[in-house]
Amino acid sequence: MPPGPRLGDRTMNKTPSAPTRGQLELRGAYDQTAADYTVEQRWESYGAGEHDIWRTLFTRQRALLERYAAPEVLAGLTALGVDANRIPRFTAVNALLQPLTGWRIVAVPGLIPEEHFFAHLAARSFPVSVWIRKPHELDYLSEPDLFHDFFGHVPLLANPVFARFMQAYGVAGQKAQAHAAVPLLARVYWYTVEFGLLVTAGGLRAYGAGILSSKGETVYAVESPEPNRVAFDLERVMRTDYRIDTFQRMYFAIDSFEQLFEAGYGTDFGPLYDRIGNASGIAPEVLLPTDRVITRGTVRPAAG
Ligand code: HBI
Ligand code: FE
Repeated sequence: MPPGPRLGDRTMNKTPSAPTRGQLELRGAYDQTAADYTVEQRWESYGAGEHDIWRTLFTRQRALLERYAAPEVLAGLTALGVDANRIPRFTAVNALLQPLTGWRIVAVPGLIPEEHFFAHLAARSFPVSVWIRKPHELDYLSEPDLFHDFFGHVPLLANPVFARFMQAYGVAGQKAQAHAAVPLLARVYWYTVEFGLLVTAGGLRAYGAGILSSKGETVYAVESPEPNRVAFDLERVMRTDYRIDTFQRMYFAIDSFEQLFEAGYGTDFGPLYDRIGNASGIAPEVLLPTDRVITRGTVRPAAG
């Protein structure tokens, strides 16, 4: 995939549809995978340079969490005993994570096909890429690496409510495949798990992994006057397009992790998918009269 405009330090580009080898130039090693796309982490084979990258990124992002992240993120990082100086050993993390929420992390070569991704989530296993970015890629990467997957996603798996949502999302994903509705559900993942904001007594905080693994977007998502910020509404989110090549123009904010279950996860989204259909989505720059607007951004839709 072409890297696209380098606006700031986006750390990942997620493909909205099944990532398959060939379609994207994925750099992971896919020749050693098991049937479920897992591999061995082989922690001993990380070199000092790779641990250095981890330390640099971890230290930089960790310093932003108190001001910009949902408090549950820091709580998760602490509960899982994550060390600033070493790439985490997945077996050691699992020994702490599994008793808390029943989740475990599994090593994968990188993006995996969506049916396997959903199956892992439904089984409370979160795929984490084994490779870490190179020194010249600290600020921008077009596919998820170990830092994005781990630092961005894993801390909240220690939170029981969020952990339950992730599992429900996996089950919903499997059902959405049968409805050919994965693109609609993927928008929910994008605007929550990847780029979600949380309203707290102390103001807006980030909990999405795409935000938290990016230094620039962490500050931008919470403080910039540019993007729109709207109260989360499941159907509104399913109707909204997203950008993978720049900082977001729209963020949706929840009031609590419990709210992620609003409109019935675990129930059947079939009627909702049918109602929304596959008409083109609402541009992220657009606000609707029905939106509960938190901040009106300075971005405007492109003319025409
Ligand atoms: N694979 N490793 C990995 N990580 C992801 O976030 C991921 C994936 N495969 C598919 C996918 N995401 C998305 O297509 C779904 O969330 C819709
Ligand atoms: Fe991610």
